[in-house]
Amino acid sequence: AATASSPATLRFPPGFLWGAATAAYQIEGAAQEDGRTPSIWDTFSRTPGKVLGGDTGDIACDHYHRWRDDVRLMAELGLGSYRFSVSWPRVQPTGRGPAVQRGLDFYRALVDELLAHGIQPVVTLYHWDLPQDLETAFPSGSSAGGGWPERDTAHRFADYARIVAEALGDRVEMWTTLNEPWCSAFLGYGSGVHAPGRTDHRAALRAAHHLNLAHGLGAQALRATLPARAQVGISLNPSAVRPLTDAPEDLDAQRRIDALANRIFTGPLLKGAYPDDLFADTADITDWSFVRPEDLAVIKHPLDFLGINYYTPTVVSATTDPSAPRQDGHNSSLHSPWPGADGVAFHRAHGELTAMDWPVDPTGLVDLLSQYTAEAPGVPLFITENGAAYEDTPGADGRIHDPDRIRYLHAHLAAVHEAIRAGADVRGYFLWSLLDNFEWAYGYSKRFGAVYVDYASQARTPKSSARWYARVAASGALELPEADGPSDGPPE
Ligand code: PNW
Repeated sequence: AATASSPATLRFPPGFLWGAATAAYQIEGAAQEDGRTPSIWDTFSRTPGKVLGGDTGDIACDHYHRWRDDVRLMAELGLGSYRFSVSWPRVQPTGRGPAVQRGLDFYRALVDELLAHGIQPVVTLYHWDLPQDLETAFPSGSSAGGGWPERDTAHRFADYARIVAEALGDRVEMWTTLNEPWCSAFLGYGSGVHAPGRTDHRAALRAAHHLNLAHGLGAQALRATLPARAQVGISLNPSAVRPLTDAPEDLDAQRRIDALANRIFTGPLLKGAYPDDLFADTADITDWSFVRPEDLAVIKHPLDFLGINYYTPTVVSATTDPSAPRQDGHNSSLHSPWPGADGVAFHRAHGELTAMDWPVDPTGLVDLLSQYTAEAPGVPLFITENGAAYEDTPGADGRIHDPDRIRYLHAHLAAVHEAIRAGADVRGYFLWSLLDNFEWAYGYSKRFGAVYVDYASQARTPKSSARWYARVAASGALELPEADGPSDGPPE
């Protein structure tokens, strides 16, 4: 077996941050407490047929009441950092106007408890829970709805960012504006599998731009409010897009999806411009007149770090078959999330499948890290999410043995290490997720946690992967797998 001193051990750089991540709607519950109003996810999940099993986040992991125990659990696992999101409708119920003090107090208490245990808090301002009022009641009065397709929402986000920064800025140093704006825009307004469930490609493209603008305006608000030491970034879910073959049509399919998945965000964020080929590919859908030239300077706000969320690669080809799968992840939704890419089909990468049917392929992470190292020189990178769902079942002794998850995490951490050796400036890794939780359209049917949650009793039980990850975090090193796979250690 490899030992700490053996050459078969991959050491991470000193100071590398070992964390775990969650999001407000997925864990908090307490949907109607202390002045919180519905977000688009409350409305969506309460609409029959939108979420598997009719599940909602009404109770979720009851973290709103159990946060102290949850922080103790993080401390027991030796986490150096915890990434969580703030629920917008908990702190600013209509998305406009004054803050609710009780909502802010919840997050202040959480942050204080984290700091008391030596755990660095990383705040995400927006992880998909837009106040319902901003989707429904919006200034220009169109019957189609408001939300992210409307410019005003970006300004509302900047006000909200300032409110949270004023409340937590003296104690939180790492901030991200948005989590995965691709999902908000294209799953929320394009395929409709996420809230608010609209299926309008023009609205989805408008949403992408106004999310970019929200990031820029939000980052400005954070800088104006936070102490100079604060670090401001964003978490994207870039796709490692691969062509099925080297045929020119498949390479063109790759280019189109790369534009819609990646460059639609990195163009304005890093270069201050949208890619020309994106305009050309979507010319039948919109003339992009909602982009004002002055927006681009706002969006190209210098980033202190870039968060990358990675799960699986994307494989595409050209197709003329109208029944070919149009969605990454092979969701059976009738609507494609990809505007202007009707001629693109999606395929599974090679590799074992997780419970999401997502192939396990860490090479996509290596590719993305080298790509972002080249595209964002000098910008430190964090893996702000990586992990896998498996069908975890407690054994007779109540323990949850999840060797598949250990193998997944191991392989992806080895990929991060490989990228660092090749020159990527990766400063930390956040496992998705700390707890099993509300997995969006899949409800509670998919378990991503390192810690098992029994939703009947709300009991938390660390899986063997949690104990394995705790040892990696404590040593800052990864043992190479033995012939029969990485051990999860002796029973305790
Ligand atoms: C991310 N897709 O969501 C989110 O940031 C988490 O909240 C979520 O629980 C996690 O990944 C696991 O799903 C995604 O369809 C959801 O491409 C869907 C997709 C990507 C990311």
